[in-house]
Amino acid sequence: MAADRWIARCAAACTVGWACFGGPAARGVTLPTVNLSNSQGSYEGVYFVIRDVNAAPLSAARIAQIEESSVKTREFYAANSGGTYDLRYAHILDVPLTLDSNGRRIGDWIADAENYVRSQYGIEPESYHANLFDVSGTTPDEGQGWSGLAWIPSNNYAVQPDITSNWGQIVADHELGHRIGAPHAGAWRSINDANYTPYVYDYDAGAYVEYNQSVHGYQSTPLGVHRDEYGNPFDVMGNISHGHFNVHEKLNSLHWLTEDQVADPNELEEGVYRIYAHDDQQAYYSRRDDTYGVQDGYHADLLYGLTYDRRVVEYNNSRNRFGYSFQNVTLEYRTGKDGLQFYLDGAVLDLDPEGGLDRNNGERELEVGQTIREIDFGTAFYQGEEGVDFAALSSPPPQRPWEVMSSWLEFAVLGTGADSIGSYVELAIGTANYAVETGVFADLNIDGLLDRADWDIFTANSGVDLDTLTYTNRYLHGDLDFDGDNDYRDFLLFKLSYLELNGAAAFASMLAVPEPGAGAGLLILLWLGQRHRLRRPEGDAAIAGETLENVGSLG
Ligand SMILES: [Ca+2]
Ligand SMILES: [Ca+2]
Ligand SMILES: [Ca+2]
Ligand SMILES: [Ca+2]
Ligand SMILES: [Zn+2]
Repeated sequence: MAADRWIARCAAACTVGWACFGGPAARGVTLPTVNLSNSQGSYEGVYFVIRDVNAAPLSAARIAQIEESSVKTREFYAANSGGTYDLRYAHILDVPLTLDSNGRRIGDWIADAENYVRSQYGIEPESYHANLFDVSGTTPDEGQGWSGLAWIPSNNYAVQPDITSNWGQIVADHELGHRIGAPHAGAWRSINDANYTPYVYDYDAGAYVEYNQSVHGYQSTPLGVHRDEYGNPFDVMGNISHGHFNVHEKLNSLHWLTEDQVADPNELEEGVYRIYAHDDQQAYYSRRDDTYGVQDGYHADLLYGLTYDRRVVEYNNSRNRFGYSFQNVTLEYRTGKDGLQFYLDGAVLDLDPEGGLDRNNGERELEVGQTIREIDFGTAFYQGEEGVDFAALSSPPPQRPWEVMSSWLEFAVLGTGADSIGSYVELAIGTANYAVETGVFADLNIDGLLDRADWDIFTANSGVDLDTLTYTNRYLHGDLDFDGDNDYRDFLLFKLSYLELNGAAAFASMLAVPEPGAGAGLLILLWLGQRHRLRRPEGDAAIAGETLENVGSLG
């Protein structure tokens, strides 16, 4: 087995002074070493070419085609696994079986094929990591619903389409994904058709109404959202794509990424983070080892995604009420995309109205320049069941988002870029609180009052560049018009709110008697005000004439 060979080689290398574990890594290359698990190691498989006993035997030309396909599989898995998984076909075997008159497989054909290999070639298929049954030379069963099939937890999987076609390659790589533990890659889709009807609750009307994007705005998870089992358009485990496994799978099912590389945002400081593309590594072939790896593995101390569990309420049909449940949220970045993909419980969300509801549309990300709060998706949740009309279940109203979670994470996608390591997206992470939603305008310490404490926060941030904060955090630093700074315009908005709530006399006395420590901030503010007055001959009146509603409200 490959593992034994590697251990032998490693021991030899150590005698001439190489770092044993660091052998390949020291050259900047990551290759699979010891066989750790189903999804990590350097493995060998048997490729069965099933044919009718009377058909032509396996040709050298066909073997060459299969080897070409094998290289694609190996490069794909090397790049996906960060150079920790490789499958080589140790044997590509001609396996004639007796088929029926229509060329269909009969009886326990897998056992027959395995026994043929044992008796004719002296090879024990169960000693190998994978047994691929290429049945493209046989006729599909009547009503056969599959292109590929994996028998879990065995090492067997079958591929019907020709492996030299794009579709055959996808199917082979998809079934190998099942072999090593990956589930299907789904998508949440707000489709309204004969099988699924999404709803939103209209609090004014006191009733559920059918979700309509033009009326209710774009919502990724209306109640009754459909989980399309294969709906992920980016992922080899989803729908007609040869894209990488998603980060949720790489972390949880395949263990190619660690919890350090896919961190919990609740355990990070508020701030700006780079999330690197997890799908842009280049495969590397080591001729000496006949093994595929990558030029550089995933970096131990970089982020390739974020993941966390949160508490939401989910409608329980048998109890006819919403009850608490846990939901996993995972974020990833794919190279070339203009934003981040969000996943709920492993299925991708559609956060981008572009592309519509088409199953294959590739527009799902939260794009650069956009921000989202946790309460914007799935806090009161119901996964639609096929043919079940949610409104007919007579559910009570769902909780409002801030009744489900009194504070929440907020994500702002600032931009994309690339450095010597790879491409990345820059993401601002902040936390926010429902008082921001419902409280007094310019109540910066969210205690429900607008007073000197808020003024102190406002002045402390005067002139500060707030560009890299999420929208809520900009607001909490005194950027009351959300343009990325705390300047004279924001001062006018603060003043307007203060005058409205506390009166002109209170405002004047607050300005007249700065408490110790507030003086410096006030001076900066007054200076800023002066500078802006010079540049803006229209002065206070014109700007203050705008109302709070059209410039600042968070609604
Ligand atoms: Ca979309
Ligand atoms: Ca887009
Ligand atoms: Ca306050
Ligand atoms: Ca501002
Ligand atoms: Zn499948």
